[in-house]
Amino acid sequence: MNNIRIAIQSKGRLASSSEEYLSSLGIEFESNGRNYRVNSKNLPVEIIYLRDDDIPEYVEFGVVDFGIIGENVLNEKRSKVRIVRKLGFSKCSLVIAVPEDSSIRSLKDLEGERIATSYPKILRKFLRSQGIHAVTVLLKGSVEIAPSLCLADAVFDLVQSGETLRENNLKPLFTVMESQAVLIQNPFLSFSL
Ligand code: PRT
Ligand code: ZN
Repeated sequence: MNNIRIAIQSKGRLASSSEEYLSSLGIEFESNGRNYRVNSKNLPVEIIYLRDDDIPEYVEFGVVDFGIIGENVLNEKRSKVRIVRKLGFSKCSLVIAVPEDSSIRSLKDLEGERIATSYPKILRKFLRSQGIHAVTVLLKGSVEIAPSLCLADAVFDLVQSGETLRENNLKPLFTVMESQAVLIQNPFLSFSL
């Protein structure tokens, strides 16, 4: 049998907790370093280090068997993978936020406004469910500065402590989803971890 392949984030907020989780399963390995592929020392397992956004594709296409990824990324990509279990780390929320002094006070005030986000699919689905028509401004990063530069009237972004919102004079209006790290697997796999 081939080695079981497990993909985790190479650098970032999921990385060290993902490694700790694999260790807790009894998988022994030398941590990342410069290698993108690391063989376990005690089990027929290979760990593949990737950008987090790429992990769902690798799992969906069966190139790797398992992966660890945030529910936020998984929902945005609508990947056809199976969620094995929630892992309880990298918790955050996807929140609509507006400037402190905004006249937007409720969801219906978003009608016709511009919302900056890196999560357009989750946002549009939510707005549709609320019957709200708003313009999505797609940004790859630094979403929170868009209102102060008048690029958007609101943002839809990840929030953990709320510090970044406060630093940018933004306040939460509505939490659309909660997220945490999950273990995913290829849906055609006949066994689980
Ligand atoms: O390089 P790569 O593509 O692998 O990493 P990345 O830069 O895309 O992701 P990374 O490492 O920043 O985040 C990976 C995952 O961690 C996310 O997809 C979430 O599932 C989870 N996570 C948990 C978070 C946060 N908390 C978080 N606070 N991801 C991002 N943030 C950012 C947020 O975007 C905002 O800018 O932190 C800021 C807000 O934090 P607070 O504490 O100020 O509210
Ligand atoms: Zn990423």
